[in-house]
Amino acid sequence: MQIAVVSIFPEMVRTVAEHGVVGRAMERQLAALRIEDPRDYATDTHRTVDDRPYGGGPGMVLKYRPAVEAIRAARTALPEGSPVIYLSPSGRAFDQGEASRLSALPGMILLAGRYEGVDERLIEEEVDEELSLGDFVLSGGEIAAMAVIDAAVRLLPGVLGDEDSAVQDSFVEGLLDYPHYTRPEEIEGRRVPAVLLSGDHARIARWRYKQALGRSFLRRPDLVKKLQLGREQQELLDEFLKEQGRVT
Ligand code: 4GY
Repeated sequence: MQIAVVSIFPEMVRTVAEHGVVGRAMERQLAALRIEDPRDYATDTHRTVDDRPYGGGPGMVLKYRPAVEAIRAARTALPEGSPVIYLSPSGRAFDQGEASRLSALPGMILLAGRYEGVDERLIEEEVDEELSLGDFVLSGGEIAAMAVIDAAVRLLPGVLGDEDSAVQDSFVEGLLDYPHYTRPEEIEGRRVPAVLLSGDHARIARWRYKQALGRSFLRRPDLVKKLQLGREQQELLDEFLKEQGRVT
């Protein structure tokens, strides 16, 4: 997958390709990252990329011209069918399903805004979709772009080993993750749940699924409501709630 990020902080974005799972995917050429800096396309001596908002008000706006040239350079370098995606709180909600959809694309161009935002005509002319990580405001789109890259690249075939396969991740099933434990068996009087030491893989899988269902029900009822639980799942959830000393 060929990924381009348009950002006035290229060094910030580069770090996503230098660490962990994404870094390894880039080394193995399963994904490639190209960064375009609008400042490189500014034509004045100060290499200006921002300007004051028409209508007044606080802050600055990312100028159209340098940004559009950066996007078009990215388009030229990327395969056909690589959408331009703007990261902002006004976008459609980004979730695991969106990550999966993006991971199947030949490429994508992520536009990271700064200041109060980008000139609206840039969105109208160049942006194919707008995605949001959630209802909060970052000071720039870079961290959001890096999150989208991370979530998509780890789903590319061959990126995760069998060890940490994405198939059994939290959310792939639409549920929160189950709790994890490692050595030692006891910390401050808290023991690892006995079932995890039993070696009975079927019982362990059942316990984990029960925890995932139960936690999701308590913490994210919206996720569970979307699911339409089967008989066995309903029983597992009831069992979880009984064990927690709650009643349905
Ligand atoms: N939330 N989800 C987000 C964000 C920063 C100024 C517009 C978000 O995706 N991006 O908060 N982005 C702002 C910074 C321009 C985007």
